[in-house]
Amino acid sequence: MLKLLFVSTSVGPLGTGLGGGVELSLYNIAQEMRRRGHEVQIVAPNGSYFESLPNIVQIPGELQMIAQSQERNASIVMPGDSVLANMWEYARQVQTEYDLIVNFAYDWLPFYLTPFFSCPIAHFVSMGSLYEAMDRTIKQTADRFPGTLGFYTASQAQTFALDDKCPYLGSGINLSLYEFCAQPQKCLAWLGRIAPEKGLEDAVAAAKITQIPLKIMGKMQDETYWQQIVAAYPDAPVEYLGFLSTSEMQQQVRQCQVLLMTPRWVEAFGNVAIEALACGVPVISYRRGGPAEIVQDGKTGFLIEPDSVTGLVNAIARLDEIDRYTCRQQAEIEFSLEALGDRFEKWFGDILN
Ligand code: HBI
Repeated sequence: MLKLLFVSTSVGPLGTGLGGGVELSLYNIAQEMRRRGHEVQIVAPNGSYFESLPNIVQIPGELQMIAQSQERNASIVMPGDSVLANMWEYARQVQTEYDLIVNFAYDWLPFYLTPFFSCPIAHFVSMGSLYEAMDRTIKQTADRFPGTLGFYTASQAQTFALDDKCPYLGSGINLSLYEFCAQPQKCLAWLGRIAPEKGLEDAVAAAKITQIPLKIMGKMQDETYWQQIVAAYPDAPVEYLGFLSTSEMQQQVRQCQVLLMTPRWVEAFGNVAIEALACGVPVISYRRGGPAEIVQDGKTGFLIEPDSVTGLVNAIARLDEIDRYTCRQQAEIEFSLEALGDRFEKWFGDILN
């Protein structure tokens, strides 16, 4: 039995969707570790709330700017009263009560602080390379504390040009929350934070060309970006449903013919892909980053030439080649909470032994 301290992402309270895929990962890993009898304490920004994970330690302070908006040569910027610094001050104070601290923030500070802590720290890196200062501290920490950095996927880890191979932990979901649907409606789905790196405009363009309605779900992160898309495609058959709970989201997605994934960046994983597969929904994605390691091309969806709207449209026309039950089966085999728990439990054990 391990005593684990999970320190959250710094860009938003847990449960708001601002932390994107890593929120779901933190929630699922915490739940699965507790189910296995480990003690898990979560530390997160004020206003965090997870339905079945009570007593999250709420930390005040200003949120960190999202790393995606940093220039590659940006300096490290932290607000005066930084929630990130305050979370790690808390971790420093209580560290002797834990066997392992797990960092879920994609920020310079926790990596820099690693040698100052007596308690071992496992860093779960939730995105690919975004800026130099982060790349540098990630490489230093990986070299100095081998095996303590975990990534979602190989393609994500490769963006950091590290010397040693690091653990690839993938992701996993509570499959009982996702209901298989054999007969979809005539509609497309797109899931994710509404932000430029997600390439939503291509999915909207594909909806316009095919005239198949597109349901859009996810946190409205960049309102300006959204308005630009609406202005560029005024008559596209799209509907924005907001940031939904898992049960509401899967209720919508399961009825769709396909999930379109249009990442502009190297998506570290793409939790939305396994959520769709769990509902029996095939995934059409650009062959880039995490989704390229998830989708079985021609079997559970299609991997197409990046940034090609024509590719999206041509793949949509081939969807009757995909057996929706095969999609559900892949999720059951590769992305269950049990499989996820095994990978994380092994990672933690390797660090502590
Ligand atoms: N940016 N600075 C910063 N810190 C984070 O922890 C962070 C982020 N941007 C996005 C993000 N986390 C998550 O949405 C992704 O890891 C999924």
